[in-house]
Amino acid sequence: MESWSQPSIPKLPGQGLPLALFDTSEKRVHPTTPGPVAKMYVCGITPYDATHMGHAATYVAFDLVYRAWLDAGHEVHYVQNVTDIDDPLLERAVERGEDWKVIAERETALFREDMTELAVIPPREYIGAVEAIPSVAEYVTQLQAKGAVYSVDDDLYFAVHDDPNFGKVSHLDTESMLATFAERGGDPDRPGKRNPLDCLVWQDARPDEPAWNTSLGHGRPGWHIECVAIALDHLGNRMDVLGGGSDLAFPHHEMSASEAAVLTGQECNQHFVHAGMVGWQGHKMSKSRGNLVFVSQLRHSGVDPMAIRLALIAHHYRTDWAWTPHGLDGAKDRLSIWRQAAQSPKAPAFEPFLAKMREHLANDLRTPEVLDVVDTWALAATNQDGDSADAAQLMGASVDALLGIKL
Ligand code: 5CA
Ligand code: ZN
Repeated sequence: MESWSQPSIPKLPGQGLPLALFDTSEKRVHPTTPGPVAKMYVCGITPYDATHMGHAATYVAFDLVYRAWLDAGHEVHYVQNVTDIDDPLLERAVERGEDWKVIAERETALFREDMTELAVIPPREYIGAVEAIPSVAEYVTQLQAKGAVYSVDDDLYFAVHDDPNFGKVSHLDTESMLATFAERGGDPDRPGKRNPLDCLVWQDARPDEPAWNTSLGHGRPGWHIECVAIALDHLGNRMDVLGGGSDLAFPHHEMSASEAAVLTGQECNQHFVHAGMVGWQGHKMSKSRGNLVFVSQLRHSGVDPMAIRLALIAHHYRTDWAWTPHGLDGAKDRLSIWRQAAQSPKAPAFEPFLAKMREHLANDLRTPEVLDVVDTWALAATNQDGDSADAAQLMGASVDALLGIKL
């Protein structure tokens, strides 16, 4: 489906450092090792409601990965999905008495608008689950040929332990896996399954639900195989980063990694990268709980999207944190100070500041430290503690290219 428009990205002098990121699977920070083209897949939204601050924080975090790779001289091939058919969407459609397709199209359009306003670089391929159905059927057929799929009634399940390394992403014990699986869309208690953790790859048509005709019959895809199919189709067997929020580590990325490993005979993901959960009013912000602050609502009330972005990146991407109006006010103040500094006729040389920004970003995207660096520069520039107007412009370009904040 249609992606969204590309923000302008200034080219900076010199080059960024190789990017190291925390890998959930290895439980440590280690360097990413992309070739000339860095490959990244980030799980997209399920479009049954508007983009909230948690989604925005996650997509902005991976946008920083994209920008750091660009700055280090790589081309970036970025792919994202839209889960435009799944249970939550159908449930919302029934609740609202609306067509599920209309909801999905409306919320996806709003998401594109939010991402554009937040200066998030678009994926090269933005693919809906519905578009990917023929491909999903193909991969499920391949899994069947490998003996990794069995049926329960007319639904098809992937036997997760056909991947000897199942569990390598989240490192959870079986009890925790079972509990989390039940909470996050799984069905551990369904009678007839060989192992309670086995996951649905194809669901036979249910009465009153949409279904598609494929070689597997009349039905729709399971969740995890959707992302496997889209990622393998567009990025091939090797991805530098598979990303999403930390709620996706298990079961989604665990199951996806196992399905991809059985399909390809190799480990496909170099880094599993997970952003922390953003909360609001004491709980993780979630569509199911309904405790949401929407990007679009703030934008429509006149808040500068750059202030929203700055409020998001004031937190390190891996920590869980709570959205507060106070945090947004701080970001508005900071933005106006930086904007004033970028107009300074007598700014200090930007090179040492740019070098420090690059250093902190390359070390697992330490944005709070990067913001400190820019604050220090902005104070000096505002005090006209330098001699160059060009330096102010170049620092503005650095903030734009690396942080996605347009001054
Ligand atoms: N469509 C699936 C992924 S294939 C999905 O999880 N959709 S979602 O709409 O629920 O979430 C979209 C992205 O936002 C995911 O990466 C998810 O991990 C992330 N996310 C959801 N809630 C939060 C939150 N409160 N804080 C941070 N990230 C979040
Ligand atoms: Zn996904």
